[in-house]
Amino acid sequence: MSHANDVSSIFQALGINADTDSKATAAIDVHTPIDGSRLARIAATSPTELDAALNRSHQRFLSWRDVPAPKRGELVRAFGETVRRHKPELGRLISLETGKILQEGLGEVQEVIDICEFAVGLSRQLYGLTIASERPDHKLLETWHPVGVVGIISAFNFPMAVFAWNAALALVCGNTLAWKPSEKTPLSAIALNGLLLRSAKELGLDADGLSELLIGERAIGEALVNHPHVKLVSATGSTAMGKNVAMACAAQFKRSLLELGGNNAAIVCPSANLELVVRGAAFAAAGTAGQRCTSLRRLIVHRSIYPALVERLVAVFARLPVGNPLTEGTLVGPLIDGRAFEAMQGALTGAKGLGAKVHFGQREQGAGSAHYVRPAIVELAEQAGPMLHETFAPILYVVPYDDFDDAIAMNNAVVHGLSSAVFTQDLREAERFTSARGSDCGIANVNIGTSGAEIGGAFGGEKETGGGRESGSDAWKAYMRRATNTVNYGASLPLAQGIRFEI
Ligand code: UN1
Repeated sequence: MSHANDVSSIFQALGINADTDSKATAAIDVHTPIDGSRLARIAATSPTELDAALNRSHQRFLSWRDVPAPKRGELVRAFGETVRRHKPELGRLISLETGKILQEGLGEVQEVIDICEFAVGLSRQLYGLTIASERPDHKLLETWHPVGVVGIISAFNFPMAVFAWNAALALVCGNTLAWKPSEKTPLSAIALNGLLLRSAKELGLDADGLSELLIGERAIGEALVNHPHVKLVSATGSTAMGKNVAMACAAQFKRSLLELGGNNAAIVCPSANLELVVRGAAFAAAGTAGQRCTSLRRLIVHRSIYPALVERLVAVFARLPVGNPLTEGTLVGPLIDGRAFEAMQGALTGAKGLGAKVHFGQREQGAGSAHYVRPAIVELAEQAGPMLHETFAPILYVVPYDDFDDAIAMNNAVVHGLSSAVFTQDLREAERFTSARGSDCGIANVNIGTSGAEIGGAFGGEKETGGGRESGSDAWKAYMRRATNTVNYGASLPLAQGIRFEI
C-alpha cells in the first residue's frame, strides 16, 4: 500500500472526512520523510476564512466560559478516551507524517491521553487563595478566569502532543482554541482536531468555534498572532519565530507562552554509572533523529572517563538501527527534509574546521528522496563553533572537563535554557547542579537524559527557549487571568493604608 493510501485508510478508520486531495489553488503538499512521496494535498486557510474562524472562536468563548469547569472537563475526558481508542491509527499517522519511529508515534499519542487525564482532574482544582485582610470584616480573594481565544502554533516534531498540552488545559480553563499546526504536519492536526470536535458533538455540545484549525505557512501564523480576538499565543518552534511572536504580542499587550529551541547538555562525572549514561545519551541524542527540542546535543565528560565513554558511545552509534520508522526494530528514522540534512552537514563541516574528530553523520541508504543519517558523535577539545548552536539533527558533541564548576559553566554557556542533566553518584554534585548556582535550564535532571519529560511537571525553559511553562504543575495559570477581590461584609468602610477620608 502506498503511504498516501495508508493515510486515507487511517482517516477512514478514524471516521474523519478529510479532503486529502484538494483542488484549491492555495493548497499545501504534504510529503512523508519516509521516502519523500506525497501523502496529501490540503487546502490552505484564506485570510477571510481565518477572520471568520476567529470570530466563531470568540463567539463560542462567550458561552464556553460560563460552563462550569468540571463540565468542561467532561469534554476533555471524552476527547482523551476517543484518542485512546484510536491510539494505533494516530501513532501511525504521526510516523508517516514526521518520520518518527512507530513506538515514538504511539508514545506521543500517550502524552495526549495523559495530559487529558491531568486536565480532567485539574478541572476540579482551578483554585485561588483567600488572603488575610488588614481591615475588619473584609476578605481578600483571588479568582481565576479564562482569557479568551488561545492561539496555538505548533512544530512538526510533536504534531499532536504540543497541541494537546495547550488544548487540554486551555479548554478546562474556559478558553476556546485556534490552532496553526506546522505546514509540514497538517494531517496529524486534521485528525486530532477532528476527534476533539467529534467528542464535543457526541456530548451534545456546540462544536462550532471550540477549536478552529488554520492551515498555512508563516502568513497565517502572523495573522493569528495579530488578530484582536486572540488573547494568548502559545508558540512552539524556532527561537527566530518565537522572537517575532513575542514582539508582536508585546506591541499589543497580549500574552505569549513560548517554547522554543534547546541546546541541551549532560555532564558526566567520574562516579557516574556508565550503563545509565550510554543508554540515556544514546536515546536522548539519537532518538527521534535528534529532532526533539529536548534532544541531547552536548556531552560534557570528566577527562578521567572520557576515552572509555566515547569508545562505548561510538560502538553503540555504529550499530544503531537507522531506517524505515514503520519497520519493527528501527530506532532512528529519517530527518524531516533536505534542509535538515543540509543543516546537519553544515554543522559537521564547521566542527571539522575547528579540528573536531567526527564519527559518523553520513547519509544512509533510504528509499526515494528521503534523508536518513547515521547519528554523529563529534569530539571537540573545547566548546566552540557549531556546538554553541542548536542544530535540529542527531549530532552529539563531546568535550572533556576537569573541574565541576567549569562543567556547570559550560552547561550554561549557550543561549538556550531548556533541558540539562548530570550523571553522578556524588550527592554534592547532584545537589549543586540542581541548586541556584547550578544549571540555568527549565529542566535539570539527575541520572536521566534530557528528553522524555513526563506531562506532570511544568515543561519549558529559560533564556532563548522563551520562558514559558506548559503541561503539568501549575502551568494552567498561563491560560487564565487572575482577579483579586476585596469583599467587605461589615457595615462601615475602613480604608486601607490608614487613610482618613471624612466626608
Ligand atoms: C519538543 O520537542 O517539542 O521531553 C518537546 C520530551 C517530550 C517533549 C518534547 N515530552 O522529549
